[in-house]
Amino acid sequence: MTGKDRVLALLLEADGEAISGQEMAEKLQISRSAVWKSVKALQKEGYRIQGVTNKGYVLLSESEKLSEAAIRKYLGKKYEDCRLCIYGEVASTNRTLRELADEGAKEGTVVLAKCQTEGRGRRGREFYSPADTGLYMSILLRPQMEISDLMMVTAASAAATAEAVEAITGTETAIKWVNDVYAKGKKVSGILTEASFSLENGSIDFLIVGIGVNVLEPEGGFPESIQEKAGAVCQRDQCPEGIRNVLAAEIIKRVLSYYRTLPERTFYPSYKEKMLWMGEKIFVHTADKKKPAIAVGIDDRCSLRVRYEDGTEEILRTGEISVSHPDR
Ligand code: BT5
Repeated sequence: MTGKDRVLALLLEADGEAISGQEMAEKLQISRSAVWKSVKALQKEGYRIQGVTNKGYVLLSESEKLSEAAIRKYLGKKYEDCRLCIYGEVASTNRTLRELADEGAKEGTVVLAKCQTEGRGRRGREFYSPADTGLYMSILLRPQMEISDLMMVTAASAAATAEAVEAITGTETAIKWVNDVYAKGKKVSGILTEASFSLENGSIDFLIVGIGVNVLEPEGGFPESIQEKAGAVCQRDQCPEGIRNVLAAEIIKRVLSYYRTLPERTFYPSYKEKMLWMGEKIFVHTADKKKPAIAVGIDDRCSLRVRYEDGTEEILRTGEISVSHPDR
């Protein structure tokens, strides 16, 4: 047996409980750094081993894997016609779903992936999407709606995601206009809606709603560039079993439910109630500067009304705002 196999054997024996590097090193009579190297090698092979603060390592059970059967169990009969496509590593679930949509995939097709190598945010920004600690999914819609109503789908999806996170984890959530879900002052989820238009008449051919949720903080924390801003919806030792499957199902149900009742704006009370910074001083980002303003409120088309320092007001249909911290 190699050192790596013996480390695996100990982790399996621990049966879902954490075991410390020190304990493994003593039992196997190897150094702690050899244990660490074995753990890294096992992770590379696809074993889902997580570090638990002050406790050591734990081998996660199969229930932590994204699984169609598990998601279907939580989706229930009402959403049984959703097609679920689960992948390992993809560039971007939005991109994979676009390919399926171009081939004629039907509304309600959902792509989920373990990780993304080119997860996208708005305006070409990146969405950090490491394996095992996040949920990355895209939902296909084929709506008949005015282009001017597109924003509503993003807003409804943000409300749906925020509610789903709250329902499953008990963590209170808020929404930063337009599309970010926050918990405990940090961004825990982002939503990117992309549209494809028909060349003949310019109508919407399909919409892809891409949702990324940081379920856990990655091993070693978030990258420096987003450390201040990003957070996770769960603490490592308080995470419900199979959370990504339950959360995926809950998000799908709520997004589709709000989408099906979009003309009645059923999402709106929740979206408005969760809106961050209303009545507060914010900055409106323009191409070259950040303009101070007061966030006056959200209207029922999810536009943001702002008042600038000179007393003039503007209705923003889309865009970017922040509070005092330049990147929040
Ligand atoms: C978003 O854009 O937040 C939309 C993210 C959508 C991601 C999903 S995952 C499934 C689907 N497939 C994709 O390829 N995308 C979608 P935006 O509002 O532009 O925010 C991007 C900014 O958030 C970055 O510039 C960073 O500052 C920050 N950021 C990047 N990764 C993050 C993360 N994991 N958690 C929190 N903040 C992050």
